[in-house]
Amino acid sequence: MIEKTFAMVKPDGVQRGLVGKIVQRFEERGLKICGMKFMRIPKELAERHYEEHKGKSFYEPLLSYITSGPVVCMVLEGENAVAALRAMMGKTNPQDALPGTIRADFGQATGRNIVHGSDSSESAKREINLFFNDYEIQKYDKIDESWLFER
Ligand code: DAT
Ligand code: MG
Repeated sequence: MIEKTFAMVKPDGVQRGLVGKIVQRFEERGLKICGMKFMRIPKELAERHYEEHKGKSFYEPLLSYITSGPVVCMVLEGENAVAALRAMMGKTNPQDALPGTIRADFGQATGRNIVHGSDSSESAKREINLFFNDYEIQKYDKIDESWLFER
C-alpha cells in the first residue's frame, strides 16, 4: 500500500551535518519526497507533536532538545512508508539499533537519536497535518516509479 509518513532530521542531525546523508538514504530507498522544510520548532508545536509523552521523565529534556535548533521536516511517500522509515531509523536507543540503521550508524544516545519517524499510519496523518499545510505537499510523478514498482 502506497502511503505517506512524516520524517524529521532532529537538531543534532542538522548540527552534525548529517542532513544530506539522511535524505540520500531516503531517496536511494525510493521514498518520494512530497514535502520538505527547514524550520525551528516552536515550543507549542513540540508539545503537540510529543503529547503522548507528556508526564514522562524524559518529556522536558525531549522538548528542550527538539526546540534547541533547526530541524528538517519531510513528508515521504512509498510502499508501506511508515514501517519502511521506522526500519531505516532503527530502535529508539541507538545502542539497541541494528547496524545499517540511521540511529546505529550515526548515533549513541537515546536523547540524541538524530531522526524522527511516525510510528503508525494514524500518527503519520496527525504529524503531517501538524507540520505541513496542504499547499506544502507536492503531488507529482517521479520518473523512476515504473522501475521501482511492478506495475
Ligand atoms: P521514537 O522516536 O523511536 O518513536 P518514542 O516515541 O518512544 O521513540 O520517544 C520519542 C523520543 O523521546 C525518542 O526519540 C527519544 C526520547 N525518548 C524516548 N524514550 C526515552 C527514554 N527512556 N529516555 C530518554 N529519552 C527518551
Ligand atoms: Mg515516537
